[in-house]
Amino acid sequence: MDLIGNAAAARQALVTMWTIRRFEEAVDDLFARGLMHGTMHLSIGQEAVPVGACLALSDGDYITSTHRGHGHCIAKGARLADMMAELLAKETGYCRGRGGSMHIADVATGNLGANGIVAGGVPIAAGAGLAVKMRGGSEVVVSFFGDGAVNEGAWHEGVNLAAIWDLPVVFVCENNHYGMSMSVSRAFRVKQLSERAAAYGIPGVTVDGNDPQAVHDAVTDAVARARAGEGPTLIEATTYRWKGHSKSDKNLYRTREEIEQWRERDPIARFEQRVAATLEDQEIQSCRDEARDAVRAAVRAAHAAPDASADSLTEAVYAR
Ligand SMILES: Cc1ncc(C[n+]2csc(CCOP(=O)(O)OP(=O)(O)O)c2C)c(N)n1
Repeated sequence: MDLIGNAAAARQALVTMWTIRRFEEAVDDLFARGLMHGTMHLSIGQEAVPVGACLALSDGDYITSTHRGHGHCIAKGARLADMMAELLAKETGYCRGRGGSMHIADVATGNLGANGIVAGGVPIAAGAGLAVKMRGGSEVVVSFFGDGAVNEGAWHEGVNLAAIWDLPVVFVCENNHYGMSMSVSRAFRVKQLSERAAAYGIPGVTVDGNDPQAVHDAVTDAVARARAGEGPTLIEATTYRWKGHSKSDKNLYRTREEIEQWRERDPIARFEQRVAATLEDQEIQSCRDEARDAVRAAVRAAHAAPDASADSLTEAVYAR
């Protein structure tokens, strides 16, 4: 799909990227004001990856997500008010306020869950892919994870199983250059993390993760391969998180200049420049306004919802 020349697609991509940005800015603000508890991880600067990838999926397809999962959740179509309610520990949240930022699953939109365990979504994606294959379905699973996950045992097991069984899984690495404070240059001997694909006999490709079109094209090809029964692909999308790892991060492991250089490659500003020939200025402004209004409405609805109650904390601990 042409996300730049096609006005409807351009609009959808832009509104979704702005929605992720505004949602996370609101979360940041709520934390700073002491109105949100627990922890959270922001993906500000990485919006092009979930948006480009999820626009390559159909409604019945699945994703698995990470601790930095708000963008994946939103791009796959989750309800903003229920997400915000979950983060504010409200009864109306996706997990009735018990899970918080890292535990949002939305089975209705195919989101099999955020995951606090680094690489935890990878074997889940392989399992979902196996289920699809065993029942002869045509769905595809996109598994999002960070660069740090690529050095986890669970990652290797999950990718290997998907490879040997030709499972319909697309592995999308959001290489934001750091696993907490550990730089990829210190954690890997390979230049591109996509080189790891060769060890499993699957295609590996590296794309500009700040360009939703580049991500979209790579994921579209990989989804077609997966649907045709040809197995998984590893996509490395290079990007950057502007904010710290989580709320306690003082950014001592990277320079101000480095952050500034990446901010100049803001995926949203770049996309707005590229769609200028397709969308009028007024239309671009209306995308920003739509995202802002949707997030404001979500915050209002979440604030108005009842708090999760400690009395019912032990309910729904086990699935039936
Ligand atoms: C198995 C496991 N090990 C360690 C941690 C602690 N931890 C949480 S996030 C994180 C860094 C993950 O980095 P990456 O996979 O690159 O994702 P990013 O935070 O950059 O999005 C670590 C080490 C964890 N949650 N799970």
